Amino acid sequence: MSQNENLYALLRGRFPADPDECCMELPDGSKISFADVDTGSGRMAGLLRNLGVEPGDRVLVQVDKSPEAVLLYLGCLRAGAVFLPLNSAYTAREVEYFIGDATPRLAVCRPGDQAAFEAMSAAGGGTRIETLGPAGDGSLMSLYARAPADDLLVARANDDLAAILYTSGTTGRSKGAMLSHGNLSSNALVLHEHWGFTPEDVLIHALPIFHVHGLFVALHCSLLNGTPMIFHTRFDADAVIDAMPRATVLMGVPTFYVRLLENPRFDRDATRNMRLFVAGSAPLLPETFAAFEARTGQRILERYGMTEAGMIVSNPLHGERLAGTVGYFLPGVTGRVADGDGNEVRRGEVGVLEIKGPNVFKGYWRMPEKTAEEFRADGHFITGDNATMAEDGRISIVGRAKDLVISGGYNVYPKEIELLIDVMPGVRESAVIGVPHPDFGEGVVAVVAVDEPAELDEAGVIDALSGSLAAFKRPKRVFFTRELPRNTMGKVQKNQLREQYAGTFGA
Ligand code: MLC
Ligand code: AMP
Repeated sequence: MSQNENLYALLRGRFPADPDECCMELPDGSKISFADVDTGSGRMAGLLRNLGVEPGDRVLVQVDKSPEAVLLYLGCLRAGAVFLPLNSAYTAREVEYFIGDATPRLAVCRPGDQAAFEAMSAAGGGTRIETLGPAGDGSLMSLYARAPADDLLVARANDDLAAILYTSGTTGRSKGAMLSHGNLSSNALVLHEHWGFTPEDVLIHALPIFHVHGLFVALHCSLLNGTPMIFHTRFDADAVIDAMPRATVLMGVPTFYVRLLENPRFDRDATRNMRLFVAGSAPLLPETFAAFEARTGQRILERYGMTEAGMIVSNPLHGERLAGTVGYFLPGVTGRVADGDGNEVRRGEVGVLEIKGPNVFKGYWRMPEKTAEEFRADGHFITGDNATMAEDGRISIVGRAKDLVISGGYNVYPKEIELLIDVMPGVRESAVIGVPHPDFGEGVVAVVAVDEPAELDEAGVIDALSGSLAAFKRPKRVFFTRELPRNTMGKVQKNQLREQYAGTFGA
């Protein structure tokens, strides 16, 4: 290896000439410079090594969003560790699976979750547990405060793993997508160029940092650009509007844009300094796109991606941004809209999008068979998203071949919830579906087939799920029925249920 292909080396190489320039502006107005980020992530990397984390070891992290959590991510990259972030809404039952599957050397959790994590560690492989709180409190930062300065930057090759991000499977079992330094670096460089970042840009960072969108797309673009990001610990429409006069770019899920449009302060004047609004992670409704343009005079740039491949397709920066389409393959990405055998269908016809490129992941952690199933012999990855491609290559996502609900940008796999409902007393079977929701795009609904007399009511089902399922996955409504509709093959007709319950949230 001639040059260090560690993603952090690439990011650091783009830090500004004056290291005292601001990297992150925090909600209290304080600033963290690029020099602070570099020395802080170096010290964190040295600390991780001293805690026994070796290159290739997994570091599982379930914490609230904070600048310290960003340092922990960058420290992991520098130490050559594999960063494994978890949605902060997951319950202990959900986390237990990830600890067992990923066998991390170290797990970092919120101080309040320490006892639960310690218990999981004792039952499993003896993962070391440290804590990190939202105000930089907890055991990890007290060790950090005493740790010596360090400039550790472990040599990594493009194929070495940088992160594992779990995506739930249609079978109910989560799969860890293995992402390499090369996957992340190539995607970051392409997006930074493609979306036209300049030295004047300032990003509003209001996404969570446990998924591809906030952790990689937003963070990497801003770090590569060597300019400030205004760091919000959660999305709040008023706070984002307040930041806009000092900012130029916002990246968000469609719910961000729906909530901004609901805010009477959001208008052309509020956005006059902004040059780019990026949307993704879920379909942006054409109505939202149109209302946004009418209100601000700007067209949202919609792009499409997924955990396994980062960003794949994007509307153009210069050129037509069309509602209901996600644009063209990003430079370096190729693919096709294919039939069930991987043969390209005619332009305009619906098929499944299959892709290839340096952004495509290395496979699912410890699941070689599952990995093999999702790749074609010629190396194309089968996304599971239904799409069409126009004559000029413009792609529209028109549905999902996989049984998946996307609520506010979070994926919810019906199977996982159905398995829990099906074992409740009096339940014969259940079907979990997504139906239009005015705020979250899709809202989770459970349709439960019960014997008479019903032993369960709606609140009972939701309550019974609350100990084991993250709040965003829980059905927002539960309906009871005698029978679920089935086709002649005996398969539950979810399309019929989606139609029947389409009006549930009045969207
Ligand atoms: C919160 N709740 C949700 C929810 N988020 N319910 C369904 N879907 C969601 N997404 C629940 C809360 O637990 C709470 O439940 C209730 O809704 C009210 O919460 P809220 O205060 O309104 O929610 P808020 O905290 O404002 O969060 C909404 C949100 C957030 C949209 C800001 O969900 C968010 O940041 N989403 C971004 C997701 C994301 O980053 N996706 C990228 C994936 S990467 P209760 O019961 O406690 O009252 C990817 C690849 C790609 O997909 O292409 O980018
Ligand atoms: P995740 O597994 O969380 O990375 O979610 C990826 C999924 O989100 C994709 O497979 C798509 O189904 C969906 N997705 C992401 N961006 C878009 C978009 N712009 N339009 C429609 N669906 C999208």
